[in-house]
Amino acid sequence: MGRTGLYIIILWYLVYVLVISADAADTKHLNIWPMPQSVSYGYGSLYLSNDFVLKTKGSKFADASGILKDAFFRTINVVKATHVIEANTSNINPTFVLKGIHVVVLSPSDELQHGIDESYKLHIPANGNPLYVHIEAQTVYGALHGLETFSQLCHYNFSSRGIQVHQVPWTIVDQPRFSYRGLLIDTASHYLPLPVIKKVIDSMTYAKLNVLHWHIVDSQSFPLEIPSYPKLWDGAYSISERYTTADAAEIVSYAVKRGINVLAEIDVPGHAQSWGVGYPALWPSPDCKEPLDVSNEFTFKLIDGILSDFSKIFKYKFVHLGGDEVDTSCWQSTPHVYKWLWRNGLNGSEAYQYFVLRAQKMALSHGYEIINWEETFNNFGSKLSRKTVVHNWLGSGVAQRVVKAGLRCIVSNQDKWYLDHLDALWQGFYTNEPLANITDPKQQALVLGGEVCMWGEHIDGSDIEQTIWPRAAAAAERLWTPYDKLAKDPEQVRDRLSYFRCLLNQRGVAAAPLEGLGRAAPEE
Ligand code: CP6
Repeated sequence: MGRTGLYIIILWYLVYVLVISADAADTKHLNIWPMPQSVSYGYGSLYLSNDFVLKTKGSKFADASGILKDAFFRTINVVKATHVIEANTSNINPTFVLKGIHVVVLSPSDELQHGIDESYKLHIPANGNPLYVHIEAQTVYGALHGLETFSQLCHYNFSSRGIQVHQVPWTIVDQPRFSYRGLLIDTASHYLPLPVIKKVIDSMTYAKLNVLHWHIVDSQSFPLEIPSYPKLWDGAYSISERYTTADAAEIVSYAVKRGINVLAEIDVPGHAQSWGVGYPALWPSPDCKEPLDVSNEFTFKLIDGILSDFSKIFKYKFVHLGGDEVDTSCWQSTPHVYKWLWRNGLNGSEAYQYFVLRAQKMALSHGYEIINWEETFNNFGSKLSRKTVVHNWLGSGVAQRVVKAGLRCIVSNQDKWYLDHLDALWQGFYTNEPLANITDPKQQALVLGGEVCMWGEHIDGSDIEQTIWPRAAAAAERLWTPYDKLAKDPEQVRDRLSYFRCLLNQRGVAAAPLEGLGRAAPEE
């Protein structure tokens, strides 16, 4: 072997020792959650300057809307973890001090929509003067993910009383595996106050979740103001347990500024008893309060009004129309509905289909694409609009059938991803694979992602955070990290998840211990 060959071998050895590439299973020195697509790091250590700044000058995008600037200051706050910074970095050799972050956003649009580019590159150099962290992203929302990852590399140093980044240089190239990474909250079973919802949104950004599925109304209560039908929120639990349209718009805007889309749901025709408190004509009869009266034109006029009001507030391209757990037996036993069924030649199940498809057409006419719970697909899949996304919840294996039929799918199988199953363990959340048994790349692309569901029967604002976290984080890594970087055995990520749950606690999120909530599910 020539001398050059020897040098190359020595050089590669040094690269191997000094810059370590990592995956989700190799977590000894690496506590980022969810694990990025690619990570390399070194052996140096730097301080954050006391006057750590955001620099966007020179980028094509000056952050006119303030999304980036606001996210930068939130990042500084969580990095400080409320400690008082006592180190005076002006006395430290500038070659050891990071002066700020230079963010370059390539696309000038800050419109948040499904499927936007969320990728980012994060580089923290080991030397240079002046020293800046570099984030480059296609969209401002990718840059927000870069800031979040950066925040997870910062540590408060108790000797120097300053903030440090260890293991520089860092080079992280990252993008999500799935475009839909959701969390369902349910404000019908229990009302959730606005600050609680905002805190849930904050916590979602730490795990890089990007859709808040807002199951607003259900049988139990109708807490949202609908200007077109002002008596609908008579179905709220109380006068104060309601959301004005301005409240809803505020939630949407709060979420969008953090890179999170809000998916609004009206669950029809079942799960809608509370609608009739203000408009009893929606009930087939006093003994039959759901499903909504399929025989009454007023029912559809009202749904159209709701969707029209929705389209002014909820700008996400999807609306969720529910469609689950529909029991049509009391349509059959209500004389005027039965007469209508008979006249139209429909049995109960055909009337259910008629209802769902008519609601779908209305949603399309208001510019929405549609998400429906899986029963609609299971019962009359081929009749659904091609713009339907089927939302799985009943069990595994459904996604496989949905994408085979050429429709898109979101995975939430209740045996693994239902947060209201208080005895479900984080390991089950981590290992639930949305693409299980789907091998054709074209079919794989139809699985938009997944969603963990925090149904509200057994929780409220007092304990929602510890019921969501840390288990939702386990699912978040499944939805973000490339498949080949995920740990095959969840025990390999236990310490890193445990670290992330401590991080959540430090940021004021009441994430539970990994071993559980310390309370059993109530008897059903
Ligand atoms: N509410 C609505 C619910 C549920 C569904 N829809 C639900 C069913 C079973 C479990 C948890 C939640 N509470 N509207 C089903 C999608 Cl285990």
